[in-house]
Amino acid sequence: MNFVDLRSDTVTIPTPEMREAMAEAVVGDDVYGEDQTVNQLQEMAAAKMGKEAGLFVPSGTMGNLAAILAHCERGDEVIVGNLSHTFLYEAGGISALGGIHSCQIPNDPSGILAINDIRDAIRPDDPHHPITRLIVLENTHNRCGGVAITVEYMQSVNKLVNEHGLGLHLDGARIFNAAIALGVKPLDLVNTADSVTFCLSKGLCAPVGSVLCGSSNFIQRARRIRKQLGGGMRQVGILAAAGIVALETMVERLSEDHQRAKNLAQGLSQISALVLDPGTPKTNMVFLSIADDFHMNAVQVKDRLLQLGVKVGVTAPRRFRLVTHYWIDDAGIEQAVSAFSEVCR
Ligand code: TLP
Repeated sequence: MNFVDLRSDTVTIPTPEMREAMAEAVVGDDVYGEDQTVNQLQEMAAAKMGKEAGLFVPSGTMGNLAAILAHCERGDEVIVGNLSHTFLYEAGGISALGGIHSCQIPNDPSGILAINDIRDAIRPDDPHHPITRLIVLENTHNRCGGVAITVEYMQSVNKLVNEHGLGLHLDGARIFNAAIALGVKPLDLVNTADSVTFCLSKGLCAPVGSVLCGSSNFIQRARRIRKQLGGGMRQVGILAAAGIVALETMVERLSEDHQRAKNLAQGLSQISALVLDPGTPKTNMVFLSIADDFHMNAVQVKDRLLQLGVKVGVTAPRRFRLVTHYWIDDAGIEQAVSAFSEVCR
């Protein structure tokens, strides 16, 4: 059975053009810095993010971890959102592997951290306290509905960061979705961040990989940390080649995923057993709940949908996340809506 897989945009398989580029990639030992294809991808990525240098890493998780480790010393504190991917879904790597303390402050439903909350969380210079070193933001914000964070907000955080001499890391796993949704250049969304990670392996369809970008000195530190983490890969131009195709061909089309997410939400809004989050979708993610009086929970609905060829993500006992991507076409959206209608009758 061909499934309509809405669990995540991480499920995307590479396009035929990517497979071709992978087969033909010129490679070398990237730990020696000799893989031309990796070097090309890193340069392209850095240019797109307006940073001096880039570092190809196996995952968004390693990109964020290497970045935070490169910004902080053991015992330093990083301010993160309580719904951020770094806090929720990265297996506590920053504390387990870096001895870095996290201060979690509430994410507003719009994905941001209130400026006053950040200001209040910055520690005074006192030997009782860890040293506040870094703020981590996320754009688009996954758990906050895939919402895009604006340039204006980034500027207001920048002001605070400068006042207090902090660093700013952006988990831009889906930064291109944010830029498309806001109608701005990715560069405008990241230029106040000291470092940014973006993923090639989500909506951009590459099989593996993210790129961490920042200043040359910063990337030099991050390169050593990547090695410590076991992320120094060898002839990895095979993967970087797909990343180059991703950056060249898959960015502009993300608007199609956003449109299909709207169509999906529109279709599902007609089903009385489902309650869509207000304003969903913001980008390529539709968030919804099962009405209180409906007799099935999300896992039961998910299992029935699976029998009808539709895979969905369950994020809470009565909640779903549905993510559109390159491999979901209009017929897939229709199939998903009719499967939900049948199960939630
Ligand atoms: N997110 C995955 C899951 O881990 C939840 C998904 O299906 O959305 N930052 C953000 C904002 C992410 O959404 C993700 C992946 C990552 C970082 C981590 O990327 P990978 O999976 O490459 O380590």
